[in-house]
Parts: sequence; C-alpha cells; structure tokens
Amino acid sequence: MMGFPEKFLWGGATAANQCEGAWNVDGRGLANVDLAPTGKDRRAVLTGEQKMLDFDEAHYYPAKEGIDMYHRYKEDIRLFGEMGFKVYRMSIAWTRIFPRGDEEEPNEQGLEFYENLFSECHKYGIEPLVTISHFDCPMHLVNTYGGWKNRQMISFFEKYSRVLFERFNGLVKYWLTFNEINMILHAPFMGAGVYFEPEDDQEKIKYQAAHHELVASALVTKLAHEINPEYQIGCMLAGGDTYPMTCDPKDVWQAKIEDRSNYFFTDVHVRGYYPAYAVKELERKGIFPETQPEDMELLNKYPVDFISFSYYASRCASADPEISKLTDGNVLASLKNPYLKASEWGWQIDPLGFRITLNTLYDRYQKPLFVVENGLGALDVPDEKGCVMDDYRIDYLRAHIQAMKEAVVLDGVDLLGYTTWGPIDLVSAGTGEMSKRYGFIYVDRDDQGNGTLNRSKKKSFDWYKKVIASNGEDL
Ligand code: P53
Repeated sequence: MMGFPEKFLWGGATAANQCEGAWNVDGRGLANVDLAPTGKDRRAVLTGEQKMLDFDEAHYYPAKEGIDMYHRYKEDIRLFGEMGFKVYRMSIAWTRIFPRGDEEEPNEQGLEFYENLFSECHKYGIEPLVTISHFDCPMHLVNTYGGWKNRQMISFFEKYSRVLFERFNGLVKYWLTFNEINMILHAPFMGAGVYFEPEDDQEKIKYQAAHHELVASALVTKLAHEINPEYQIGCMLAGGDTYPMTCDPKDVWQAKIEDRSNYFFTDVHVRGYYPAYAVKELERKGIFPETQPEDMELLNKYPVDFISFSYYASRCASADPEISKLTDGNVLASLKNPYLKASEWGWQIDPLGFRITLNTLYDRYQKPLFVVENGLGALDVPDEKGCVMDDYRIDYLRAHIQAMKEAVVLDGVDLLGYTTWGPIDLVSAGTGEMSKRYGFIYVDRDDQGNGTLNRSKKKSFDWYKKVIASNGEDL
C-alpha cells in the first residue's frame, strides 16, 4: 500500500489559553476562558449557565499560568523541531492583540510576541497553522456587547483578523477561523462568550451567535484572499460520526439528526448556504437567526479553502429517552458504545470511526481535509527514573494513524496533514486539569498549580519522531 503524500504536514496542536499563561503580561486583557475554573463549576461556566465575570477566591483558574509557554516557547518549539514537526497549530490570544476588543489600535507587544514565535518556528522549518479564535473572546466584549449574540462582534473580529493577516503576511499561510465552531451549541460561553439569563431562549441565542460567527468567518475569508491570494483558510469542526445504538430505524434517524447538528456548520462554511434541513427546523422552531441582506451572499461567495476537524471518538445515539439519559457527563455527551473501550475520562476509542469520519467529510464536500486534533488524554505517572512510559498513547496514535492512512491510500481522501492534540502537556479544555495529559513532552505541574514547569520527553517522543521521519511508514 502506498503511503502519505510527500508533502504531508505532520505536527502538533495547542491553544493559547491552555498553554501560554502570562494572562496579564505585556498588556494582555482578560478573556472568557481565563475565567473557567477547575472543579465542579467549570461545566456550568463553559455552558453559560453560571456567570463568572471575575476571578474569585473560591476557585482555581488554570489558564492564568497555563504551562507558561509565553516565557518558554523557544524551548518548546525547539523540542517540536527535534521531533521533526512540519507544522505547528497554535492559536492567537485575541486579548494580546486587542486587550478589550473594541480599541482602534492593536497592542504592539502582543504582535511582537507572535512574530517572534513564528520566526522561531521557521528556524526549524515548521509552518504555523493559526487558529484565530480558539474558545477565546475578550471579556470586555462579553460584558459590553454580550459576546457573539451581538452582531457588532463581526466587525471587531474583522478588525482583529485584518491586523493578523497584514502583520503576519509572509510568516503564516494556513489559518482557521473558529475552533470547533459546533461546540457553540454545547458550551456557548466557551465558544462564543455568551451566557444566559433565566428568561432567555437559549436555542435561539445559540443559533444567532452561530450565524454571526459563520458570517464573520466568510467575511475574513474574503479579506484574507484580498490581502494574500496564497492564504489558505479553513473551518474547524469537533468531528466524530454518530452511530445509531441499534438498527432500529428510529435510532438511525436520531443518529442522523445528531450528525446534522454538527455538519450544519461545515455545510454553511463549505457549501456557502444554510442546508434545507436546517432552514426547515429553525423556522419550525421559530428560531431562524436574524440576518442582514448581505449575509447570504457573503456565505455563498467566500467558502473556506479546506476543512479541518478534531477527532477523539465516535458518538452514539438512541431514540429511546430512557437510554438517552445515560450520557457520560462530558461537555459533549455521548452514549456508551458496547463495542468500544474508553479512555480514563470515558472518551471511546475508535480508530475505524476515524476512517469513517474522514470518509463522511470527504464524501460530503470533496474539499481537502486537515486533521488538526487527535490524541489520548491519560493519567501519566513518571517511573522511578522520572520517565513516562506511555505505551498506551503510542497504541492509540498508531491505530489512528493507521486508520487515517487507510482513508488516504485505500479510500482516496485528500488530506493535507495531521496534528496531534497537545504535543506538550497542557490544561484540559473540558476539565481544567493538568492531569489529563496528551503530550509527547511531560510538564511538571499538577491540578493545583504546583510543580517546576520543567519539560521532559516521554517514551512517545521518539516514537512520533520516527513516525514523522518515515512519513507515517514506521508505526
Ligand atoms: P480536553 C469536547 C469534545 C471534543 C473536543 O479536550 C473538545 C471538547 C472540549 O472539552 O475540545 C477540543 O482538553 C478542543 C481543545 C481540547 C481538546 O479537544 O477536554 O479543541 O481545546 O483541549 C481535548 O481533553
């Protein structure tokens, strides 16, 4: 079997709020995700059901210091270079560039930080892949405008994106607009800086906010191509196909409905219009978003260049309300699939589901795909020599890379690259824990913020290096 394309982009992916720290350094402003604590209240904050407008004494906020990558990025990128990364997916903290979000002029210190970081990548031949908003929105825009439920966000985002496209021209080629845009339906404070009042029609607000993000994405896709026609702009979906729990047609239909709630976002991003099923459903429920005359034309004329997505697990759906109650309590709930094993955090391990998802996306759109997150969150315990022997992580990744290879080689899926999630341990988005680790590089820090922050290689470090060096042949 032939292998991956010669120019296949291997690498890893992180997000600003989960690793940079330095939350108030060099002019950075406060962001929504800074206010997500660890512990039992995190979920309600991320979903917008519990208001957290400032830090309080009762909670610990892991994003404030992250893994201090702001001060240690040179060491971290050197290690990525040592593994042979061709691409590094990262995100820009909006609040480093526009600390409040509605200023006229950007913060020069923030721009310099990323300029230096990109130059550091290029020293090692690493191409940056930049997420413009990874669960990230200035708190000033949340407090003053209500986050993405307000249409004015489109122009703040446009201004922010313009600054990035102009300043980093020549340093960056690949951009993603919104990380996991479909997560807005599950965690709208995280995805869109939106929280709710008791009387709110939550569904309506979520789709309104989603509409604003989709229009903003099309608008900056247009802008990017005007500034540099070589720019490649992608959307980003929290991926993973939904299986029916049984072959009862009711379960099959339920799985389709749940898949559509996700693929709605890529349908708009890629095809450039609201799909019929969404128009009908939103109208039926009386929650079709308010639009301006130019919106539909923008969506239509400026679709994305490629589709990126995360894949950790497949999902399961049932039409039986009793069974449907038995979800696992993650931000993204799913039923237990009896055929699959799960991670320590209950995420179901399904490499064939990865091949299936790659095929679904390619069948549906025939556009280039980019896998920008995949990996195993696990409890790593260093042995007596201080080394993490993470064979379980190697097993997970090996099986997923094998499935991805089958999608490329046997099924003909056009795939640009693959970045594992968290090549260096970082703060978990879902739980805020450090102990849910994904890295090839161990970071000495615990869930309470103790530890030296020292970096060390796990067993998987040399394994991934070998995978890249052999272009995915030596697994
Ligand atoms: P953590 C839920 C379901 C799928 C992907 O997640 C998700 C989430 C949010 O928890 O998020 C993505 O850290 C996201 C990353 C995140 C990663 O998956 O909860 O883009 O920011 O860290 C893994 O284990």
